[in-house]
Order: sequence, then C-alpha cells, then structure tokens
Amino acid sequence: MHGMKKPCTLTSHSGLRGEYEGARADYTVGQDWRAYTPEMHERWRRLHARQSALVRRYACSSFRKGLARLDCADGIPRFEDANAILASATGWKLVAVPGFIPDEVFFDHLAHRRFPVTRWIREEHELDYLVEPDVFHDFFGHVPMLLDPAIADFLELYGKAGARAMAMDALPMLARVYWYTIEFGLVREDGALKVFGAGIISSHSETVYAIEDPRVLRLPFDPVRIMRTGYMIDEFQKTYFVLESLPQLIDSLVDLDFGPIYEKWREAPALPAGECLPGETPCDPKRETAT
Ligand code: HBI
Ligand code: FE
Repeated sequence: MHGMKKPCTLTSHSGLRGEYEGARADYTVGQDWRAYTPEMHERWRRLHARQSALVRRYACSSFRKGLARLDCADGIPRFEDANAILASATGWKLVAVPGFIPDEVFFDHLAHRRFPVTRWIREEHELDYLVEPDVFHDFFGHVPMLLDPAIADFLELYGKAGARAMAMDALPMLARVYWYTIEFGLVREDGALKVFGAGIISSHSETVYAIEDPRVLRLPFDPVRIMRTGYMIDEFQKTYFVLESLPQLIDSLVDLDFGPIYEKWREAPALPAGECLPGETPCDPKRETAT
C-alpha cells in the first residue's frame, strides 16, 4: 500500500519492527520466523479469524481460494511455505523486508516477481489499520491475490513501469494505479461488488464500509481516471474503482502507453477523491450524497 510514504523512523519497540541495519542491498532480510513470540502468533490468529469471517461474504472468489490454499490460520506463516505454493501457481516469490523500502527497490522486486513482505506484526492498539505495511497486511492482504494469474501478471507489469514513471517525474500517477487496484480495488462478481484490494481486506471496518456504505463513490475502472485521482493514506477511501473482472486489469493496461498520459496530466492538480466528473455514472445508483 502505502503510497508515497518513505521509510520512517519508528519509535516503538516490537522486536523486529523497522530494523533496516541488517538488511541486504536490496533491502531484504531473513524472516527470522523463530523470533516471533507466542503473543505475536496469537495476535495473528485473532486477526486472521476476524478477517476470515468477513472474507467469506465480502472478498472476491480468487482471494477466498488463495487464502484457503495458503492455510495460514494458525500463526504467522513461514514465507518459505508460501513460496512453495506460489512457485507452482504463478512463479512469484516472497522476500522478507523490514518495512517500507525505496520506490526503485520495490519496483525492481515486483518486476522480477518477488513480493516484499514486511516481517513484523502490528501491535495490539493497531489491530484495525495502520498506515505502514506489516506482515498481516502484506501476507494476509496481498499473498492470496498473488496466486491469481491476472494479478500476478499485473504486478510484474507495474514493477516494470516504475523506472519510466520515475524518469518522467510521474510516479504519483503510477502509484495511484497500484493504490486503487492492488490496495483498494473492487471487482464485480455475479452482479455483486467484492473486495480484492489488500488495504481493504486487511482492515475490518474498511471491508464493510467499502462494500456497504452508501456515501462512498464507486466508479467503473478507468486507468486514466485513476492516474488523475488523489487518495488519502490515513482515512477510509472516498472513491473506489470497480473492475468487471480481474483479467480486465492486465488486459486494459498491457498495451497502454503510459508516457503520453503522464505528459498530458502530470502537471494537473489531482482530482479530489469522492467527486464525480460531469458525465460520470457511479457503479452504485443508490449512492446518497451527490457531492
Ligand atoms: N515498500 N514494503 C513496501 N511496501 C509497499 O507497498 C511499498 C514500498 N515502497 C514503495 C511503495 N510501496 C510505493 O510508494 C510504490 O508502489 C510507488
Ligand atoms: Fe500493501
């Protein structure tokens, strides 16, 4: 998730949190699974149980299948176990990281089908949402979708797009694509709205809100509209974009030349989240507020 935030200095002392000192040049570390305490595993079990109950009702079928395959209810999973499953499914591999890593390093991992997973777990007072990634967000939220071929291909494409976006001074525009899909994306399934974004599905209250709240603006997926739309990292989203299917994500982007789009919109102020443009039709006609 976690838009443009840079690695930050952390003040809390929860074991492995934010230890960048021992990291390799590519910011990877060992998961050091044995360092997790029984309390940390217990916290994972509670988070897992609470979110799994919502997953049944609100998550897309790919997420539900992926989560079931990962079989990770009993405690903080070993990344190497997930890697055995990922290798045969989509060729992705998890690498442990201490937290946020620099943009170019993050992109390089994705471009090579390596997904950085933060190794530390959130503390008791942060159970619902935190602005930085932890192992619950990264693993529970993201890894089930790495087993879906369309998402697997999209993430590699996103990683490969990073260098050009940075060179063209358009990183915020590219980051919005990740934000509004991989983190906060919705997909229609058998007529109903379902969650596939990790930022939603790893948050108890945002999962219900994203699907049920009538004040939310849900717009049809549109790459250029997304690249122009700002977002907030510390409150619920005001706009979500809805895919008609997961393959639509990669199909609509694989042949799209981002360069001219960056050039056209780079200098323009971001469209505020939660607002419709003239002529736009929200996905959800029951929406209450017409901003
Ligand atoms: N690092 N660990 C981690 N996780 C992220 O989601 C992440 C990151 N670094 C950069 C980043 N995201 C984004 O700013 C890019 O997608 C643009
Ligand atoms: Fe994330």
